[in-house]
Amino acid sequence: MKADTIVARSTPPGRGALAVLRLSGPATRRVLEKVAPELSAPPPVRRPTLAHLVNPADGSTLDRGLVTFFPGPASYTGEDLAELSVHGGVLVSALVEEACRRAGARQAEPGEFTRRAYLNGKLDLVQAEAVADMVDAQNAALHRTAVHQMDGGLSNRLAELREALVELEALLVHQIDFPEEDDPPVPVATVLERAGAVEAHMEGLLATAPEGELLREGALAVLAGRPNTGKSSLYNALLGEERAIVTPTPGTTRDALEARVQMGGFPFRLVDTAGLRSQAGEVERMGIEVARRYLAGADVILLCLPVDMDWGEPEDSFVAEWAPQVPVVVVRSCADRVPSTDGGAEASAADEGASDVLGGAGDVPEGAGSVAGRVMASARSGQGLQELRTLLGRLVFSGLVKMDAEAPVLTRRRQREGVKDARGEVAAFRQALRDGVPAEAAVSHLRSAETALEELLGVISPEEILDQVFARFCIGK
Ligand SMILES: Nc1nc2c(ncn2[C@@H]2O[C@H](COP(=O)(O)OP(=O)(O)OP(=O)(O)O)[C@@H](O)[C@H]2O)c(=O)[nH]1
Ligand SMILES: [Mg+2]
Repeated sequence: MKADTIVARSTPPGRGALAVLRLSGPATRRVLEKVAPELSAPPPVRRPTLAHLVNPADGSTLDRGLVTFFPGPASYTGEDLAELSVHGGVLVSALVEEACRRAGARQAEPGEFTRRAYLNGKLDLVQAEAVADMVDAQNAALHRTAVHQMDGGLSNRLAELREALVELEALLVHQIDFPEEDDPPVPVATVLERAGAVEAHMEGLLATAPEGELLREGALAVLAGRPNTGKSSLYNALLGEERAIVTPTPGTTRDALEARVQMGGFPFRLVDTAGLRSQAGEVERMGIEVARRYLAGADVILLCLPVDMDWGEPEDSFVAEWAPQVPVVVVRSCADRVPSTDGGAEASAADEGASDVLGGAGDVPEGAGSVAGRVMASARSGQGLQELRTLLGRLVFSGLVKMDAEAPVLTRRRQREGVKDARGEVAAFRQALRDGVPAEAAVSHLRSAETALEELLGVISPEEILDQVFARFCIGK
C-alpha cells in the first residue's frame, strides 16, 4: 500500500515564539506548491527558505515562515518531508495545518512520523522507543540512556546476541545436515559454553530492567513518621515550592500528596503522608491507611524523626511492620534545632559504612526496619538536603550508578519481556543438550530465542506490537 501524506504540528500547542509543522509523504512537494507557492519547484533541498504561507482555497496569507524540504530517502521518515516553522500560538499553526490538509495531506496519528521512519528502515523498534524516551525525559539519567539507545547502543547489543545464536544454530545445523562430512563434530561442551555466554549477557541486560523502568516511571519515595515531625516541610523543601500545608498542629496532613522531582540526577515520585499515630480520629485514620498503602509500594522510605525527639514506640515501628523489605532512610529532621558542629549533614550511605552516631542517645534502633542511611536535615536551613538527594539517588539506582554510562539499559517492559523470553529459550536449549536431547530437536529453542530478539528489534513486527509502541507517542513525532 502506498503511503499517503501526513501533516501535524510537532511542537506543543499554546503561546510560544515558534511552532513547527511536519509534512511527510509522496505528495509533500505538491502540498508545498499550494501552501507556499513562492517557493521554487522543486523546493530548495535541506535549505530553510522564507516564504508566505497561504490558504490554498482563496490565496490569503496565513503567515510567513521558514520552509525546509528534505527529499526522501535522506529524511527522518525516509519519505519526502518538509518542516514549516511558523509563528507560535494556537491559531497560526492550526490555520497552516488546515491549509496543508486542504492541499491534500491528512492529520497524522500519534507517533506516525516515527512509525514511518521505522517502516522505512531508518531506525529499529528499540530506537523508536528511545525517541519517545527522549521526548519524555525529565531527568538526566533517562536522557543519557535514551541518547545511547537512540544511537543504537541497546540495538547493537541485542543484534550481537542474536548473531551469536544464529552462528550456534548454523554450527549445529551443519552437523545435522552433513553428518557424513569429515569435519570433526563440535563438542557439546563447546556449544554449551557458547550458549552459556549468551545467556549470561542476557542476564546482565535483564538486571538493568528494574532500575531502567524506574527511570521512566520515577521511583516512589514516601515520607513517613509521627505527626509534627517535619514531613510536609521536608516535602516542600525537596520540591523547592510550598505544596503541602505546614502547621505546628500535629495531624495537619490527611491525604497523601504526590509530586515528581529529580533528586541526585534520578526521577522520583515524592509522597507526603499523614503522620502515623495509634490514637487518631476518623479522618486521620483514613489518611494513615492511605500512608500504609504507599509505604507498602515504596522504593524507599524517608522516616522523619526530629533531632530533639527520641525514637517513639510504637508509631515509629509501623514503617518496619508495614514495609519490611523497603529500604529506609532515617532523616533526623529539624536539624537546625541543635547547634550544628560541622555545618553539614551527618550523612552516610550504607555503602560508605553508615555511622550510627546520631543526635540522641540510643535512638533509631532495630525497629526502623532496613535502615539504609541516615541524614541530618533541616527544611528550614536547607542543611543536609543535598546529601539526602544524592543518597536517595544512589540508594534506589545503585545498579545504574555503578554501571558504565554507555552500557545498554532496558527501560521498558516490552524490552524486559523480550530478553526474558530469549533467555528462557537459551536456558531450555542448554538443558535439552545436557539431557541428551538430539541437536535437531534442541535447536528449535535457539530459533525461538532468535525470534524473541527479532520481535524486540522489530525485524519481524506483528501489527499489534507496532500499535503498542507508537500509540504512546505524541502527535507530530
Ligand atoms: N526548626 C524547624 N522547625 C521545623 C522544621 N521542619 C518543620 N518544622 C516545624 O515543625 C512543625 C510541623 O511541621 P510539618 O512539616 O507540618 O510536620 P508534619 O510531619 O508534616 O506534620 P503532620 O502533617 O501533622 O504529620 C511546624 O511548626 C514546622 O514549622 C525544620 O527544619 N526546623
Ligand atoms: Mg504534614
